[in-house]
Amino acid sequence: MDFTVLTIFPEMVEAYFSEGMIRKAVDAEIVSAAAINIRDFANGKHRITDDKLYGGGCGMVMKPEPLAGAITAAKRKTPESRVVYLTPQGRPFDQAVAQELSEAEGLIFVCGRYEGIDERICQQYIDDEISIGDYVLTGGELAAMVVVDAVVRLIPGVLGGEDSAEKETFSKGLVEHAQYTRPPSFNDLDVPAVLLSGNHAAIEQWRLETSLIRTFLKRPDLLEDRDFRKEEKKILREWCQKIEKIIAD
Ligand code: 4HQ
Repeated sequence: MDFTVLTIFPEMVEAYFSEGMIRKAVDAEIVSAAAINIRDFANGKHRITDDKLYGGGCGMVMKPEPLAGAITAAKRKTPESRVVYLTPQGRPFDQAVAQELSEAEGLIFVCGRYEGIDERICQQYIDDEISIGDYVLTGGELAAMVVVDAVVRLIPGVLGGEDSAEKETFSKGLVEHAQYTRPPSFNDLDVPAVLLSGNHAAIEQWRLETSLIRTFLKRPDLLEDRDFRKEEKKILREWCQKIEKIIAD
């Protein structure tokens, strides 16, 4: 996978590329990651990348020529790359979109500032528009980093990339089970005994149970269209029965 981020603030993105899992993946040559400064493709003494809105109105828009130059330069490296524009108008980013993007040869992220980019860039150069959520950022850089971060960990060979994808088929679509580490007692709160029992079947059962109940309490929306597995239905029915017993008179 080849990640390229087009931005007028390349240092922002380079800082992210230089730490953690993405850094390790680059060092192992499983992915490449680079930021390209859009300003390098701007003409004139001042290398201006933005301009006033045609038709009037406040705010600035990113000029098309520097963006076209930067995208063309990025495509020369990996011609198969998908060009992604980060915008609140895009399709909502989620784990399924991350999975889809992780299968691409390369991803080129266009980061807009100000009020966005000239419409003709969207028409001629952009393959995909993605939103990381319904709120307004000051630029696409953080959104691009969010997308890269979610995608890189799914790439085969990247630390945890294979087995975590496997693990997630099991509890996919549910929130994480409760997690504990040492010490066994902290501020008068004990680690659940089952986790210290060494009984792996019981531990897996407990994890599925806490995962399901926590999803019901914290993110009930995730259960709305779920195809429950047999053991999941059993757990939920047992909770229903517990509740029925409490309210029975
Ligand atoms: N912006 N998801 C405006 C976002 C955004 C989002 C990026 C702000 C583009 C021009 N991007 N610029 N939400 O708010 O992706």
